[in-house]
Amino acid sequence: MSYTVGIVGATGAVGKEIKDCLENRNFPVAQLRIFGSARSAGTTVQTEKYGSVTVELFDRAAARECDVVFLAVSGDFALEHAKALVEGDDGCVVIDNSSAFRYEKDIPLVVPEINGAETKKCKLIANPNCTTAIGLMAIWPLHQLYGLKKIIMSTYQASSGAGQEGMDELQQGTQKWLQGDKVENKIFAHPLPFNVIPQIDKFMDNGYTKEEMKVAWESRKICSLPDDFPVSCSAVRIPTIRAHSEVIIVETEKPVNVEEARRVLADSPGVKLVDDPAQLQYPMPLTATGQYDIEVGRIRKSLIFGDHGLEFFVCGDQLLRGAALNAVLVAEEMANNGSLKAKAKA
Ligand code: 11C
Repeated sequence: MSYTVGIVGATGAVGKEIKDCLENRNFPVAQLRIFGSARSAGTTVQTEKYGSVTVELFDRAAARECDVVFLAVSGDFALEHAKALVEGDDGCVVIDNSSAFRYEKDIPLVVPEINGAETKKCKLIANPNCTTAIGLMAIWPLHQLYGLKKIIMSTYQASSGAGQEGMDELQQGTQKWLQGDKVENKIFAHPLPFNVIPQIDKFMDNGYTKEEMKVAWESRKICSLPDDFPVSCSAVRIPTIRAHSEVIIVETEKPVNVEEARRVLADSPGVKLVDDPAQLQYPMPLTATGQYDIEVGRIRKSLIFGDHGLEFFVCGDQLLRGAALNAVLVAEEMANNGSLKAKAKA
């Protein structure tokens, strides 16, 4: 079976990666339709497998003709259109990359390796925040093994989290800094080159940022943890391009065994064990960039929690596992479990 696939926002950083993931993973695409704003409508997007695709002005009725539509646009756009796209027997599946629906009880928030079966419940699926998705790839297998009691995360997040404009601001700012010119910032709260910024998204009343709270809210929902399960995150922007890094500390119910944890993580889908400190092998943004698997390493028994805790380091490509790849894996899961259907063509 093959599908009519739509992408809204295919010229943005995440949208481009969705198109590439569909091609590289041989997703069964009968037709690729790309929808955009009046500014991009009529332009063409070159693809290896589907030829040159002309961007269509977004129109609900046209998008509903697709079997599945990936939204790689703003939360406001998703709020306005997503539910209307899925409505009725002739609606399409929508996989939304924004945070618009992540916290709605009846809308599944999915990392396919963890809760892929949730996709059977609804035609509108929310794709998680990148930091959450990357971290959970390592956290989930350890939760299965030892049962987690607490998660403490510190992040080192790449400029790509702020889209193509974020990457451009870092690269152009770095050049300016090296030339001795003044570095301007529009996307980030402060100049990012040669700096770290302990703020991602807006501050909330409890002193955490929204990015930090997303990690808590989304980890609980995806892993079916209680609403008061202790998750704490400090999110920091650093001047790297497109792989997020995370120090993660977990407290466990059962006693841990570091060698066992290494073996289990090495065997977990979507995870690559890079953990040989003697050979200076550990996860890094440079090696995680462009990879589908997240890297995990520096695994050690926690000095704080002793036999009941592990500390480790994770890096994952923000645009892939943190966004586009996860979305395409959701579509693959739905194709495999029968919840994505190809409509009869007139
Ligand atoms: C960042 N994690 O690195 C953010 C971007 O919730 O989809 C992802 C925003 C989201 O800036």
